[in-house]
Amino acid sequence: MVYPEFPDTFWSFKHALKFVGKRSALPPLGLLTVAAMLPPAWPVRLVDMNVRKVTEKDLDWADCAFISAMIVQRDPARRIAARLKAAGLLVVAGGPLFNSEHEQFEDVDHFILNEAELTLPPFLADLERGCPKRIYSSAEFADMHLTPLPRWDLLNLKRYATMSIQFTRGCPFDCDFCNITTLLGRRVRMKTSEQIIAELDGLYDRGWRGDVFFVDDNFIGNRNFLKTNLLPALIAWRKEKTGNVFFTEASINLADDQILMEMMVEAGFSKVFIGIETPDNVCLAECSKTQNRNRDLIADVKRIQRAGLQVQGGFIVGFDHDQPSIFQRQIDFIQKSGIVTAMVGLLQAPAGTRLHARMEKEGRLCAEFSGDNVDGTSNIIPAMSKEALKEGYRRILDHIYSPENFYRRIRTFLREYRPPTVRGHLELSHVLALLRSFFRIGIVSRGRFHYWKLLLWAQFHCPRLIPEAVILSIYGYHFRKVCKAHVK
Ligand code: B12
Repeated sequence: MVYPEFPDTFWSFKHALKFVGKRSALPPLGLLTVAAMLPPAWPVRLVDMNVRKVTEKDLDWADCAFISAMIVQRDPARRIAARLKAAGLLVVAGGPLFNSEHEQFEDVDHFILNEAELTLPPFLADLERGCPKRIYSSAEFADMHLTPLPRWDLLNLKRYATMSIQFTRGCPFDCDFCNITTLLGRRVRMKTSEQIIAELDGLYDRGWRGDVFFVDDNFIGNRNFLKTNLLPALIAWRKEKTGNVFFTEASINLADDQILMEMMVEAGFSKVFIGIETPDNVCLAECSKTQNRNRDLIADVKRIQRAGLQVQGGFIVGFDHDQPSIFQRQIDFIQKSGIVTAMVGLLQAPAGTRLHARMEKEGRLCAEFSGDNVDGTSNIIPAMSKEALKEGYRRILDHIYSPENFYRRIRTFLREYRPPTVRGHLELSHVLALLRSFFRIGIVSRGRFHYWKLLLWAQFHCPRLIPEAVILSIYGYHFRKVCKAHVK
């Protein structure tokens, strides 16, 4: 099983990982899941190239290589596929990159597209009979009750900052720029609570006490099931356990459900990523983000923060209806909301989305999709001039990630945030991260004054939240490095 390396991106967290002495933020959950679907007699080895290199010994040992990747790993995936093929291995590939653009990979022998629960068994059966086809795909969506436990045993857990678990696939909403509904559908498919508890037990029994990311497209897609089934099971599971703080992705209507938020916090959730996109109602209508329209989005964010959930947010500029004032409006929104981790990108049109179809029809597709929506590039011609868009985008990033504004935002957030009752497990790596932050951020970096000011402020106002203040300062260090590289 081979997972190509990530470039240095917003979500790679490369610069932050150095503080905790980890190699990668998250494991390749797709490959761990696929590994569990292979014939039990097959010996399997995982090489996550974010953690270690593929060696000649690996190549001698293996007959067959399974690759997974996202578009953002396109070039490393191409390079490793060529190397595996040259070494005489049978090269099999699946996952988001190949679902979007398999034609471009000549060195791959077999593409197992879409969900492996449906497409892997026929491939394995044909392989056994000696007549495997080049492409296996499916227009159906898989029943997640059939998804096996990921093969945690293949991982060196110590190398990762966080583990991941998937509870649902699909999202009930249909934003025009998002390819999730094309990939995974609008009906929210779920695992059972028993499956999730078994996955968590698998991690806990292996000694994992770090954070766990529920990698759902929208965790609250089925609120009734959450409240009556999964969250009570997670609350019970957590009793007499330490660590394993959870985080996930959800839609803004989470703010409407106080009971759901309280149960999530009790179950150990401390963070949610929410697609806010834009404070402009007309642009929200343009992209069919109906769930965000006609709401007081800042009040929503604050309500979620007060419940004990830190909000991370995705923001987009470059909608057709964006006016020149949008850049300042985004800055004001981000600063006021106290969304410290604000992922701001230019509007891009991934293949398979309604936006892509519209751009194609209007002759506005202009480049290859980079796969990284925060790298300052876009594959579409914007309605406003490219220069104005780029300039405004740069202005947003310069502003929100400047030390002064970034640390101010952390204070805005900490003022609102209710400290979580479920705390992370203290590990040596955390102490080292603190010491490294004293040196790298508190002494060497440009924003050192703001760092100490924040810690002093937190000491007086919210001493229990000092760990959060340090973690967010480390994130800021990473974001500044990445943004500097992207908005040159
Ligand atoms: C977790 C996650 C992340 C993690 C990465 C974890 C990691 N190490 O891989 C983080 C937060 C870092 C991340 C970042 C990004 N992500 Co992301 N992420 C996800 C998310 C939410 C879940 C992925 C996951 O673990 N799924 C669970 C596993 C079980 O599913 P799976 O990987 O799809 O595997 C199944 C099949 O695809 C198949 N399969 C997969 N691999 C293989 C291999 C073989 C050989 C076979 C046979 C089958 C097979 O079988 C599996 C079982 O059915 C997905 C959305 C989604 N629901 O998939 C987006 C998603 C993968 N991310 C996406 C993107 C664009 C990004 C970012 C660029 C920015 C962003 N908008 O989030 C960055 C880039 C990464 C970087 N470091 O720079 C896109 C990728 C689109 C594409 N075509 O490439 C997705 C699909 C979301 C979307 N809306 O489009 N992401």
